[in-house]
Amino acid sequence: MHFCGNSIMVRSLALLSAFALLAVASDRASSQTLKAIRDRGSLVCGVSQGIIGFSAPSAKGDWTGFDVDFCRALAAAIFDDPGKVKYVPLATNDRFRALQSGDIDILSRNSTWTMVRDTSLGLAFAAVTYYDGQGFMVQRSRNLASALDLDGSKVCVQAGTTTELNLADFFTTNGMKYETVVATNADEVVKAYDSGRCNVFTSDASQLHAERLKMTKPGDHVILPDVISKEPLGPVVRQDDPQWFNIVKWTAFAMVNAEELGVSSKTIDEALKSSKPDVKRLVGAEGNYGEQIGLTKDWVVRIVKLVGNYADVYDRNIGVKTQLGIPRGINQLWTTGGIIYAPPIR
Ligand SMILES: N[C@@H](CCC(=O)N[C@@H](CS)C(=O)NCC(=O)O)C(=O)O
Repeated sequence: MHFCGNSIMVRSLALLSAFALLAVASDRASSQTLKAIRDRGSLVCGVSQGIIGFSAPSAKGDWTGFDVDFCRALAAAIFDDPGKVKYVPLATNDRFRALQSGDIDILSRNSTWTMVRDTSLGLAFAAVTYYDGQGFMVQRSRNLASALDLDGSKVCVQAGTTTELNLADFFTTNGMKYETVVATNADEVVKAYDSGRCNVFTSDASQLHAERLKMTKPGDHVILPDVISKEPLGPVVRQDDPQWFNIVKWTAFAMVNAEELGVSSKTIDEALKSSKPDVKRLVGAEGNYGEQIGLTKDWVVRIVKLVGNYADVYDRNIGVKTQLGIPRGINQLWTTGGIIYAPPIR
C-alpha cells in the first residue's frame, strides 16, 4: 500500500516536471518575436504599397500614415524610438504569406478581419483599429444617387481582397449585371479607372478617399453613400506567439484607453502626475501592466508621447483637417456615439 502510494506520487511528480518542462519550452518557443525584434534592433512591419493617409512613403522614403503609426507605436513601446521600424510594402496577394513565412513581424495594412483569415492561415487578428465598409466611386457627371443604379457597370477592383467577394455578393443579390477589371495593385486600379477602362471603382471607403486624391481631377469623382459590407481593419500577427499577440493587441487598446482618459501627446506630462486610478494604471504609476507583456511599466507613456493616442493618430493622418478629410463616424469612441471600445487596463 505504502509502496503503491509512493509510486503514484513519484509518477505524478515525474509527470508534473514533464509538464513544467513542456510549459517552459513552449513559453520559450512562443516568445520569440519580441526577442527577435530586440536582437535585430528594429520591427519589420508589412504595409500597403501606398495609400495616402494609411501608409505611403514620402519622396525621401519616410513612411507615414495611420497604419504606419501603429508600427511606430509598437517601436516606441519596445525601443523608446518610433523610428526603429523597417517597412515592407506588400501587394494584397502577398501580405499573408509574408507574415506566415516570418518576413515581417506584423501586418499593418488595411486588412479585413474575416473568419477564414483568422482561422485557417495560422494567423491572428489582434484588434480592430478602423471600422471600414466597402463603397463605390463614380464620375460626378453621371449624377448617380445610389449603388443600386450601377446595373451594367464595368467595375475596377483589386485582386485577393474581400472587395472582390463583396462585389459579387452585392450585384448578384440585387439582380444586377457587371463586368470586372481586376488589378493586382492599387496604382493599377487607379490608372484603369482614371483612364476610363471601367466606370466604377470599388474598395474600402477609406481607400476610395485616399485613391481619389491620385486621380487627374479628384473633384470629378464622388463616393456613393452606400456601404455594402463590414470591413473591420486591424493588425495581424502569427498565431504561435501569445506574448507578441498580447503586445500588439494591448498597444491598440492602450491608444484607445488613452484617448478615453484624455491622455494625449499634449497632456502626457500632466497625466504622469494624475491621482486618478485609471490614469495611474495607464501611465504605469500603479501596477506592472507593461511588465506582464515583456515590456516596462511606462510602455504607454512612450507610445503616447512619441506617437499619440488613437485620436492623435486618426486626426493627424486621415481626419477632417487632413487632405483625406474622413470624419470619425463610427470610429469615434463608444462614449461619443461610435464603436471604438477597448477593454480596461487593470
Ligand atoms: N480590406 C480589404 C481590401 C484591402 C486592399 O488591399 N485594398 C486595395 C484597394 S485600393 C488596397 O488597399 N491596395 C493597396 C495596395 O495594393 O498597396 C481586404 O483586406 O481584403
